[in-house]
Amino acid sequence: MRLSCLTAAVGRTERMGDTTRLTVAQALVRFLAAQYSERDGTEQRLIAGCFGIFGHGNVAGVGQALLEAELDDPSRLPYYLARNEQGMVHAAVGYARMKDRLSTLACTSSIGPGATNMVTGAALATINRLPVLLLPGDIFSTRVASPVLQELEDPASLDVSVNDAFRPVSRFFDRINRPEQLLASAPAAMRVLTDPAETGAVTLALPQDVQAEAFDWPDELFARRVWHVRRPVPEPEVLAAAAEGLRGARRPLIVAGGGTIYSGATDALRELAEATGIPVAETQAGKGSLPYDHPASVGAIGATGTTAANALARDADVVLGVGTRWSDFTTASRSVFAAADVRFVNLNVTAVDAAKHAGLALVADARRGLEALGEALEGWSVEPEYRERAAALAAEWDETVERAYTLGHGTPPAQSEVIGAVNRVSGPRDVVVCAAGSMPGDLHKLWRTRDPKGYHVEYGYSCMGYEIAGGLGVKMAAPDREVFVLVGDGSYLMMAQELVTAVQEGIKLTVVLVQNHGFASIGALSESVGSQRFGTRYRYRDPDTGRLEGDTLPVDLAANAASLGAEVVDAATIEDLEAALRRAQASSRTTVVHVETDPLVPAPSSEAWWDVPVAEVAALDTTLEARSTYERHKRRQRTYLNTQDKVKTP
Ligand SMILES: Cc1ncc(C[n+]2csc(CCOP(=O)(O)OP(=O)(O)O)c2C)c(N)n1
Ligand SMILES: [Mg+2]
Repeated sequence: MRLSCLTAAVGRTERMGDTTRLTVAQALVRFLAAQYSERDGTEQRLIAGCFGIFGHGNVAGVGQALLEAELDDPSRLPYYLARNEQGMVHAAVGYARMKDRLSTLACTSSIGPGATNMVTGAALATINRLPVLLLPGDIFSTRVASPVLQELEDPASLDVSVNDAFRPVSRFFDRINRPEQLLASAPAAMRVLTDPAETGAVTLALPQDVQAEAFDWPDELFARRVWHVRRPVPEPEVLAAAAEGLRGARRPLIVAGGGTIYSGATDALRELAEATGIPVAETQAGKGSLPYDHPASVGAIGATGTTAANALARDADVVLGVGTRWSDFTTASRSVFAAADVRFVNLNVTAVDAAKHAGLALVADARRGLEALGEALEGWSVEPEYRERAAALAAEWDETVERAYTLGHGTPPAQSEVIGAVNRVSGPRDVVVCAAGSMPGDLHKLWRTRDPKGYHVEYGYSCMGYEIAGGLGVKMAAPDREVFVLVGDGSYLMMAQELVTAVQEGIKLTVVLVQNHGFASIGALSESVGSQRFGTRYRYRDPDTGRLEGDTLPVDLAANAASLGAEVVDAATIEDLEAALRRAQASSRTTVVHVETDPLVPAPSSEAWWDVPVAEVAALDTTLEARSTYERHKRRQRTYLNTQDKVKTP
């Protein structure tokens, strides 16, 4: 009945020559359904679907348009109901990363809090250089009903709404105040989404009256459109200078970042590493660029790195960064590359990253650049002793990993044993997902990655709450892989609600919920900066001391997960955990495996530093001690402004 009403309504859209009369929202949905990306000749839907939570700011506009689309053709722009707007952006980000930025999802929200809930997700997307399309509702363009529910009233301007908070965290922002603006804005938004150097959050704020307004759209707006994702080639002169610099290096090191994976450059990287013998270290986003046991792989680098990568980094004379934005974790706050004359060559599609650390800016697509470097370096390789040293250091670290995986700590187990169990049970193509807490660092060091898409730790924003929501997007993008979400109790408490979305959609996740009653990560950090783990444990307030140091809280996160519709298994020992993980693997349902761990067992040391400033004056001895350690480390911090002769700028 409802469908026939709709068909009648669709049939009523007036056709006037080469135009179609639709609302702005209907036109946008139709436009998005016709957008494709193309790279290396392969085309795919650019916007594969739309997450949404409706309110008065989008229910009658985008909501109505999505309904018409679903009833007319369910594949046009599939709609997914999420639980939290931040969560749905995380899911879209997880999806886009898994799709190497060639496909993403849209997110529609109401105005006000629904919209601002997406701001964190937008920042996360932009910082990680991952495309998402955000469609927050906005206040009336006509102002006829101002102030509407949830409107921010800026006394100085009626042209400001809460959505202006998206501007600094979006790579493209526009507010569609008149229907015809969409003709310019929608294609501009698609261009940014598909530009490998510019991509990030793209926001089209949609005033609620404009969403529902009709317009005669030229039909060419709805034509199938293919956005070519470019692979820029390096400038020959800069390429020659990079090759010359590397040929002159005695202790070169490659640092593979996320761009290596997004560009599909992992084969080119492997070939270059095999031909030249240059060891390869990996950032968080770049982990998986080489399989963990590849002879050239020295694993994670930086503050959460392996002793192998960090030892090589300390002596490296020329560092080739590939698709990395050189975060402080990667450089150990500008301390891990310690040679006085260290020089950087930065192969990056993004000019701003290529120019970092006074590097030779080899602006190009990672795959094209690595292939070109491979040719330019033909016949050259590092000394055999250097190759052997890297391999010996990597083997030593692998033994460290094995020990950490099999500590025999007892009950509750150590976190590294939990990671070991998940690694043993998961298949080579399965994906581990994490974002915040102590696990990202431990995973970076310890996870044995066997596939370029097998490691998915969001560490650009390291956002608590990304884990489950992001994992949902990962699984939507790769239904043929098992997805293991590792989430701490703190992150779980911040955002677990997309479990309901996973249950609703029959999207299977295996969630390993690591319960250590608070913030093991920030607790350890707090201790290291002299702040005595203050405020990092989930405890009752002690009536005697007035401090949060009473008994452990009676929070039952396993019961919580079960209440959200997930299958739940409690595991006390590592043996239980492995059995539970195998059960989860065999199940078609989303399963939460709940395991208690000992928060006080650290992972093996990276022998690296992270710059977190310590109070310069303090009444506490612990702080004063930490300050003097801090000052010692601080003296080793470098500027990386060296432009001396080793790598010549053409
Ligand atoms: C949204 C957000 N708020 C605060 C932080 C700072 N932070 C980083 S880790 C962490 C604690 C995480 O606790 P949990 O998930 O239990 O992991 P654990 O540290 O115990 O491994 C906090 C508060 C953050 N990264 N993200
Ligand atoms: Mg915790």
